Amino acid sequence: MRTQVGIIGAGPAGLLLSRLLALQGIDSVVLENRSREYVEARVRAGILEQNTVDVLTEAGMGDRLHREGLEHRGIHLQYPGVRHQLDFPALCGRRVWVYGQTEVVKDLVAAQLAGGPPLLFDVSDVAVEDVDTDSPRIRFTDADGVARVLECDVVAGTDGFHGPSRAVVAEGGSGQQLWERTYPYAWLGILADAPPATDELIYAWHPDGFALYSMRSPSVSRLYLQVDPSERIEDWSDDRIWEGLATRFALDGWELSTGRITEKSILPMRSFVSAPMRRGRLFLAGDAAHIVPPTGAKGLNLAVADVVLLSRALVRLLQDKETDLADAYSDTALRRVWRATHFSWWMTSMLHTSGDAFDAQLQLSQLRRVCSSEAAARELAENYTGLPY
Ligand code: RFL
Ligand code: PHB
Repeated sequence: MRTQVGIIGAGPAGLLLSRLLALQGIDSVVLENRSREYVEARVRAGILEQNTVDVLTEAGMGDRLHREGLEHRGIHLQYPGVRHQLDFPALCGRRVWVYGQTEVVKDLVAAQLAGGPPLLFDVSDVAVEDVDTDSPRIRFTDADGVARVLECDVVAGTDGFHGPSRAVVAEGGSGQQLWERTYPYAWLGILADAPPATDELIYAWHPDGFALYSMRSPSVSRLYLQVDPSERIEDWSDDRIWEGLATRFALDGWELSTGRITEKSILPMRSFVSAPMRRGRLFLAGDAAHIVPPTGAKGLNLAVADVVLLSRALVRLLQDKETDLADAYSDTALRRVWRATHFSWWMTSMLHTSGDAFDAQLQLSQLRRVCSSEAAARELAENYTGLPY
């Protein structure tokens, strides 16, 4: 098999890269080690920046997004006794959309399978070779157990945090640097058949810990509770979860709406950046190169920003035979990555309780500041809705 760009991983980064390249006349093959059902069911992000919506729309992926996605003009910040709305269009002229990552992935997979570039699920033993030459290759075993070789001009490592590509960059002796922070808390996330009792997302600070009220549709709520990373999901009955949420979102005259919990899991929180995002003809994008804690809703949006840059760089490299954008890719992408890393760390630090009384007073002071100063609110709004490309 031969292709111009071999893409490892059919998450949002890999699928969108394949689509953007196809629109520019560059062929690719996407290799995914999970099944289609698994990839389409994985519950993850829910908030799309305006940039992301624009990119998906321009890539012809906007039909269902504009029909079913919920346009949001802001978020609520809450601390005891106060629920304050930040009005994003008034603050920065931009907005965000609620449209699940599962839906983005379903749309991209459907487009790919309807005449797009090849997308192979259930592959295994993926190994990248010769990335320091102009003809790298990917060895893998296909769904029928047959060993195959994909000859490429370029390989894109869009295989997420646990994929094999980042280690190949590290082995290159290019002076790979890693930065990491693990946080002393985790999120317990649920999906519930309950109409959201709020028009916009609620980010709530509470002495018991942070809580986030999000949604997927007018009938499905997505809610999160800060818990200790050592907590086991088996110890959280549905009643205990609803009680925790009711306490943390409590506000006079407002009530939480409950319903059947259809999914629940505990997610660790970390910040992680790996640089450079390239070795020779292997380019990393998305979670393969960086992870942010979900409090800023940035992970999926960063993955999209990476592949927009990468697709331009690859078009220039493979069609015009010019290396300038490919050479600039890592540094350019990392500038945005570090901005989002800072914003996600800042939101996380402002909203999660540590048990320390001094920290709590600093957090409440910061929350009051964001809720009373237009300048402070605008700084949050610009970062949350996404700095323009
Ligand atoms: P993905 O989605 O992890 O996709 C990588 C793909 O690579 C495959 N893979 C392999 N394929 C072949 N061979 C191998 N050896 C392979 N190893 C792995 C995997 O199976 C997978 O299909 O990475 P990508 O494409 O970079 O996308 C990144 C996003 O998924 C991630 O950043 C977001 O989900 C983060 N995130 C959020 N981001 C936002 O922008 N807004 C949000 O509101 C938001 N909320 C969240 C989130 C992430 C969460 N979790 C579960 C970590 C909420 C949560 C709870
Ligand atoms: C979600 O809906 O899953 C979601 C929303 C906002 C966040 C994180 C996750 O900051």
